[in-house]
Amino acid sequence: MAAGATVTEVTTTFLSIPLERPLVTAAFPIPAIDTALVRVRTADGHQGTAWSFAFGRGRVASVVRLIEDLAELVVGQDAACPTALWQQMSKAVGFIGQRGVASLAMSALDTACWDIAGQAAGVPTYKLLGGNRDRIETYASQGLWLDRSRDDLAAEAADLVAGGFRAVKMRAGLADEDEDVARVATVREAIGPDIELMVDANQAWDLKKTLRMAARFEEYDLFWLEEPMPHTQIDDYEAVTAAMPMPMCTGESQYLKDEMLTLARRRATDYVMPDLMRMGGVTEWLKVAHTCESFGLPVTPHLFMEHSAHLAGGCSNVVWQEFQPWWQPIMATPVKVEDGQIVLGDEPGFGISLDEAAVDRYTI
Ligand code: SMN
Ligand code: MG
Repeated sequence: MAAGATVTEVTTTFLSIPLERPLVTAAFPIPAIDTALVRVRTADGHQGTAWSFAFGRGRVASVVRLIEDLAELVVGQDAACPTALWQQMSKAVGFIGQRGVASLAMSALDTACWDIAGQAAGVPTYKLLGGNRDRIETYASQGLWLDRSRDDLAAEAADLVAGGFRAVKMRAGLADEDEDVARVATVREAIGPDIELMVDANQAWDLKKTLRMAARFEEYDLFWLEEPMPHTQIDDYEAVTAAMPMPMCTGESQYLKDEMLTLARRRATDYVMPDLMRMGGVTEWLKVAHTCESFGLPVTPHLFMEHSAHLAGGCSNVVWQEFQPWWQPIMATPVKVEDGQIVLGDEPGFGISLDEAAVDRYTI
């Protein structure tokens, strides 16, 4: 073992990062980004940084507790071997099950170790993973929430485009379906025909309503319609994906590779959207991306741009990193965006350096 990468310490910090204005989706309101921040330190001074989050402090407290439990297993081991560590963690949580809180806890530890693996090799993590490209197209996901008026939507969408984004995602799933359609029309009008538009309904509809809404949205040229139905209704996803005019995108609510494999095998989506923390971290996320490539399916990362953009850069079938700046307030160096693309740097690992004063400010 590379003695230098032996884990000497894992610290877990509970942060609540405030939002200027609470966010509203069809699934849940979001008042703040409650986060379990993990730092894994090694004998030779590397620090791996990653996090998981949930809505609600009690829920995050349970993630923190499980991270602390699994950290006991990680200390003393080689951080540059996350694949071996993942198997041990997965076995350790077997009795309570690997999904849910367990996936969130494994993810932060596993991802921090991939940060160290890059640092130990002296290369940015995307190169460690194979190195396909250092620029990833990104879509703006930080605005266009359900509580915005149509006037707000038009102004926000125009601002995002003026800021250089070439694609924007808006939310749908209001009780009034005419209003949902009018809002999509408003945003399309505001961004013009050349900017891509994604619509996310956050599981608000059933099969019949999804087909109806997809037909009503057809004239607005959506790049994809995201998670329109409850994520467990795989039969319905298969039927709707085959029938609706625009591409389907789903997967953010699925856990671990077998649930993603089901989506791929059933052709229940056109774009597969794995969430880093629900995959239990980079180790499992990569397996999903490579498997999807065998199925000829593009993958699009859910959230976590600070880490996932490197995964996108290391694979050949990953497109459109979601731009969601929730953790940018704790970064010393912001994610770099140029011409609507995230630009990956040359720093070893994920290149994350924390603003320690900001971390202290948000620690609860
Ligand atoms: C989303 C995910 C998590 C919190 C809020 C909104 C949304 C997305 O589904 O895909 O960004
Ligand atoms: Mg979504």
